Amino acid sequence: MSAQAPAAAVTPEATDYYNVRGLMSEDERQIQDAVARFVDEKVLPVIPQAFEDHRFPSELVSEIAGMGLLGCNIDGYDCAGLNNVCYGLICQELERGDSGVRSFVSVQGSLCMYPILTFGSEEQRQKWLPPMAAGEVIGCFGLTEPDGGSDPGTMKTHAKKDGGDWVLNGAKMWITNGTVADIAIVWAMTDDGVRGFIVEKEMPGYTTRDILRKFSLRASVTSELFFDNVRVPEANMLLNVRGLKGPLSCLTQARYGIAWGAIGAAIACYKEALDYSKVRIVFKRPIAHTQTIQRRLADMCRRITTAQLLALQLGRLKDEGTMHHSQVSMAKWNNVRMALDIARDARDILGAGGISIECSPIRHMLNMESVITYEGTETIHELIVGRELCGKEAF
Ligand code: TGC
Ligand code: FAD
Repeated sequence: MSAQAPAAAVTPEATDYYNVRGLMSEDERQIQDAVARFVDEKVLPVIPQAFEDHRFPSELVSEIAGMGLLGCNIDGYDCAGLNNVCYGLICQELERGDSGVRSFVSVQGSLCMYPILTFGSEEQRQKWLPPMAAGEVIGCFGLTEPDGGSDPGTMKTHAKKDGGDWVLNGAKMWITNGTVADIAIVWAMTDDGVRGFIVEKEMPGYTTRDILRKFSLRASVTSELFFDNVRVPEANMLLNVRGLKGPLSCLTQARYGIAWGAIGAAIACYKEALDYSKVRIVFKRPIAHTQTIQRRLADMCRRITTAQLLALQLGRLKDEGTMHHSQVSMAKWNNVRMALDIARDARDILGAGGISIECSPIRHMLNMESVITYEGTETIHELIVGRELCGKEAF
């Protein structure tokens, strides 16, 4: 064996301590950098005000679409055909801006374009996917109902066949993009189990209403959907799936993006706390020179690094086609919990100033209160992993 001089040690970067970027391809790095620039130049300047105004910054949609970020991991139909690691990095950078922007992209791509691609007819794909990739048609995904979200198998919204149509009745609640959407992917109970429908906003009997006065995800539209004898033609049914597997498969796609997105929110909070700790003088020295602050920052860095490696391996498994949905649950649970804890701790390191809209941690912290609940609560993901390990349901 020939003795080789060891490579020179490289000082770790604060936000990529294990050089996870070094495990990525040049293409993956370029896409991450392009989205990072977009977030720095276009999202961060507008997002605090949008959050304060309880407004989704819809002026960003055409640029998001122009960059190929909608349905970016779909091949064909005017979509970018990127791999899933790229999709994850896109979510990470967008959520470094705000969860509302990442949510918009997740819902459009993972919850609306994915089911049309996977369960729809070729005619439905041709009709809807290109304008959705272009941001000309916006979608929303209706699964949760006023009586509960964790157990969608008990949904009350139902559809009955009547001639060539399906007649839809019921309500959905807490639906991202509901009032701004041109189409809704709606899951309803039928005599044949759960089925999916593409409901168009002009269909008589279909109405929507915004949920206002939220403390969280304020830069995102959240709505109620109502169906009062809505006649949906059979041509708008997603024919190639029946049962809960349909909506749950869509959730796997979106939860995957959230597992990455949460890292972006955590990095934003940690970086702000780290920078501040070096300049904030208390007891005649920067607070970064105290053991407690260093331990807290080191702990944030440790948890972010762990989440980065978890997300990347999850992405590689997804790209090779071996990812199991319970692995996505573990990543969503771990990474969102990590981001919520870091956001709260970073807020505290910023002191009183940390409660201001000028500082991002409190905004991310409030957003993470939604992110830990939607797409399956933390408890549901713990129980999904528990079921996989123990072979018994404990829901
Ligand atoms: P269960 O018996 O477990 O499953 C029924 C069938 O589905 C299959 N399956 C999955 N397939 C793909 N991905 C998954 N994640 C899957 N989970 C289950 C399963 O293999 C089975 O297939 P088959 O062939 O045997 O029929 O169903 P269950 O009724 O026991 O439910 C289990 C449970 C509790 C895990 C599930 O209901 C659940 O995940 N609940 C949480 C609901 C949830 O996450 N809702 C999210 C709504 S959408 C949203 O929040 C959007 S936020 C968007 C944003 O703004 O970013
Ligand atoms: P519940 O299901 O009522 O749960 C209440 C509590 O009970 C939770 O803490 C839960 O963890 C706990 N719990 C439930 N079951 C068990 C159990 N077996 N054991 C122990 N504890 C349990 N839904 C959509 O369909 N589309 C969307 O676009 C969408 N966007 C959203 C956007 C926002 C901002 C928010 C906040 C929610 C959104 N949701 C959406 C809804 C979201 O998916 C649900 O809120 C979520 O699934 C939880 O359902 P729930 O709120 O009814 O809580």
